[in-house]
Amino acid sequence: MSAHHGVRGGGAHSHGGHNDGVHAHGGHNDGVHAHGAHSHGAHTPWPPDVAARYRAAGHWRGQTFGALLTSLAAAYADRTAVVGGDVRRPDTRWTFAELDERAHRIAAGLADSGLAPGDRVVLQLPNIPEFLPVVFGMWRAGVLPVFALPAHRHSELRHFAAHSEAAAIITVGEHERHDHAATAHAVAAEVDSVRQVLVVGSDEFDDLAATAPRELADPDPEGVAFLQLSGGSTGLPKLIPRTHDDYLYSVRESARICGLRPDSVYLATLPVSHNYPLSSPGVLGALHAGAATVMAPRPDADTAFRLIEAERVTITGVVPPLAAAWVQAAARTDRDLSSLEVLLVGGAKCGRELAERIGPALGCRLQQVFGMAEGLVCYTRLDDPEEIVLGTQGRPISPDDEIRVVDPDTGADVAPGETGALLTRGPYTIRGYYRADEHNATAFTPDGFYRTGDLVRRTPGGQLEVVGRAKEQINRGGEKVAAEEVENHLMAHQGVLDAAVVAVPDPYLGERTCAYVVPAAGASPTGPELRKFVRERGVAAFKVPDLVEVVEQFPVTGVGKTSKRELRAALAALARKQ
Ligand code: AMP
Ligand code: DBH
Repeated sequence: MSAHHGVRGGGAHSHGGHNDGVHAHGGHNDGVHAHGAHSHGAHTPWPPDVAARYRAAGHWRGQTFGALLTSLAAAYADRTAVVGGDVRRPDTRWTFAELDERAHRIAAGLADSGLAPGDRVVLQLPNIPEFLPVVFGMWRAGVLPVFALPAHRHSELRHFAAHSEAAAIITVGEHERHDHAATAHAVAAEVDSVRQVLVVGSDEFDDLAATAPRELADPDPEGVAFLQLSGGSTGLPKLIPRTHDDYLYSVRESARICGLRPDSVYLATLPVSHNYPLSSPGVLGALHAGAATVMAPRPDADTAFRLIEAERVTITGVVPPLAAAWVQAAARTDRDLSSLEVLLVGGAKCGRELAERIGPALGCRLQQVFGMAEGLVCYTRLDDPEEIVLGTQGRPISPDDEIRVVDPDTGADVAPGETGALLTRGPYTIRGYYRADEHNATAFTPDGFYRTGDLVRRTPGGQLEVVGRAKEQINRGGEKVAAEEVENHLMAHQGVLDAAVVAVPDPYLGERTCAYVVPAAGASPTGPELRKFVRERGVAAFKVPDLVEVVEQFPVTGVGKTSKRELRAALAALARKQ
């Protein structure tokens, strides 16, 4: 997610019938195998007794997203579902009935194009209305979107396509001065499994979207619906398998907790394929409530305030740096923002000072949200006392979200109110990443808790306060940068012997990235040269190191590992001197 502009194929092909979600064939190491009634292939299912409990509690209701849209179209037929524009259709307004029909046509078109249930398709769309019928069309066809962000470039897309053995890439043409179609074609040429590239806005796509609708077999609601991305703490982003049942539960409850009603208007400010604007409560929460979604092409205050005024927006969600920019801009705007009732702030820690300024500046209520694409989402509630809304990141969605706060070294529960590492499991938190056995062994406890990598404190009321981070991830204003991924790019440079990427505190973004680099013998790479090198390797701009420090050697820990703690301390000392 950006505060500034906004988040190997062996040719194997799955034909598992309509019921098995992700089902990989071929000599692939494809994760834990499910036993019992539902086979999910590369998906690590919840244990059967736990799943039974979630069904009995009414959390999992056996409904797919396709079926949900059918019932929404019946309930809200002529009400506006989505508003927005792109180059081709600058002023699109679709009702629920129109969205439903378009999704049916696209589903049939995708099926006719040779995509089969269970196939993965890398999807890279910006905030355009077409996002919704395309995603629901994919869900109806049983095809699994892999939700790439518009900021992702060749190297990330290739990884998503190869790791998921995607059968296709769906993207746009030129957008924000980048030729997405060209990148997609380049990836398709390198990844064997990718058989087609579909460009939304092309004549070819319009033909596909004009296919006569027909009933397709509804996928298994307990099967995987899509692959979401993690910000990642090691290496490239991990793929997160989410099921219809688990995700729909979080969407339904999010819509309720955020007070969405049929006459609400949700502004999709951040890139909608990110988990936060997709589901917390996001475009899906808005749809679920029968509310309208307005797609913001960019998240800046000018664009957002114009849309808030024009469409009478009642609720939206931003990251803290963007909230700060809006607070400043609100002081000088002529726009009428009086329709805005709720501003969600999350993705990174919202400091107390900023939290206090939001209500007065924007004339709305602040709602803090702390979530992750792996599952767990916490909200402050709309009727919480001020102290909780301003000073905590809220409490979990579900009474069945299990929270443990443990000593990061011993794994033992800390005393109530003490800081520790957050572990969680529950009805919408995954039990394993997609095709990542090795990583799963450490990212989850043996009894299925996800190790979030966040350091938190729990209040007596059950709210969480995020106090820091135990994982090697830089949170750049809500955009997550995995240190190891950037280090690997730097180490590909001939002049670099070793690289260590750490966070630098930043008043605006919360954190920025600093790359420490040890040059190879005889080499003397410069900061600008290395930044350019990383950018040209085809990665999202937010991953290019903000600072580069060339040093002779790294400080080491007792066992000889690079001490990132000392690097961070050195940076802090540097900052104090300046
Ligand atoms: P991701 O893994 O990319 O889905 O990012 C999720 C991570 O974002 C969480 O584990 C936290 O580190 C961070 N995060 C999200 N919301 C907040 C928040 N309100 N306060 C602090 N950190 C947050
Ligand atoms: O940062 C996140 O990933 C995030 C933040 C708020 C998220 O996934 C969510 C809400 O659902």
